[in-house]
Amino acid sequence: MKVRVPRIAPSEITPQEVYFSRRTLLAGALAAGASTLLRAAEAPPPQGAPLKYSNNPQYSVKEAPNKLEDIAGYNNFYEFGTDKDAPSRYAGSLRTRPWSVSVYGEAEVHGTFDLEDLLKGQALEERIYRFRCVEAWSLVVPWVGFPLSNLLARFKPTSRAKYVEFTTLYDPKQMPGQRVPVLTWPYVEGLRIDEAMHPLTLMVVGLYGRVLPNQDGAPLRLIVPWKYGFKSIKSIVKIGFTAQQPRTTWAGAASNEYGFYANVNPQVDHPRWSQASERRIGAPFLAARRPTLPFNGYANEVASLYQGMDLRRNF
Ligand SMILES: Nc1nc2c(c(=O)[nH]1)N[C@H]1C(S)=C(S)[C@@H](COP(=O)(O)O)O[C@H]1N2
Ligand SMILES: [Mo]
Repeated sequence: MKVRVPRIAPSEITPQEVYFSRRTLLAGALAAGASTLLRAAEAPPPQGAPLKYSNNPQYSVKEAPNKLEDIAGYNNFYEFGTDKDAPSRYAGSLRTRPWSVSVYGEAEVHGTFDLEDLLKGQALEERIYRFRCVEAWSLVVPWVGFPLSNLLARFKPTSRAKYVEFTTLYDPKQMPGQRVPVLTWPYVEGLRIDEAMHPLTLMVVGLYGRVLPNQDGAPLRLIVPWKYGFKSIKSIVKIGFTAQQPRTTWAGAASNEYGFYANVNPQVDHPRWSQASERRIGAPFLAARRPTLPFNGYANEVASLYQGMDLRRNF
């Protein structure tokens, strides 16, 4: 957890020559004593407190998990900047306690709940999931959390609740990236109610047995392992039950590039790059590229949710 510089440049989108020259540049910068290294050494992130949890082998893949340095050092969390190492460098300014979540919309129970209250009685599980970013890189992560359905049930959604909408904290003082209009803040994501209630859909509070690093979405983030990473919204402060499909941040930014469903699908390319394969972060360069699996390898569990839907139209 000391070196926060991503070891591999986004070779997916750039040709290999650029990749190698970038690596050379990076090596040069490091040899010269890059400020990123110094900063990381000056301000190591606090080590998360250990959590009590049980393993869930039924919902865990057999692949070896990525190292903590990869999972907590190569992030997308635009509230702290768009570089992959920005969240690990700057997310220390996020205060994760006290933390509350507001619940609204088509449900019998509304209100603002303290996080401690929401976590009370939720048995934590470790689940090793594949995680696939829309940018065609992937990780394997030992998340610690509990099924989202266990939390949603508590609010007693009505029959009009067709979707669930999630919102990230908006506070530019704590999240300096929100001063830059790269996205419309706050970050909003959503799921169809049956996706939200699916047993694979996880509310995450930790990884590698410890409280989530801020850069991974502390204190509460969603993980939907069969969808591209942007659906897995971080640092959640609002959960709403809606009759209409939520207006999600990325679909609002470029609706031709980021659909509402965002199911991992090797047959539907992003308009600017192929989704047929991916680069596993942390793997040796030549071994890193692997084919992308339909629904990110979770087709047996979730394909039935989309029966009869045209997944090219509903991407
Ligand atoms: N609030 C918020 N949530 C977010 C993002 C973000 O920028 N802001 N990035 C998304 C994207 S694109 C990805 S790939 C994952 C990255 O999760 P990780 O950094 O824990 O691997 O978070 C998702 N959740
Ligand atoms: Mo992503």
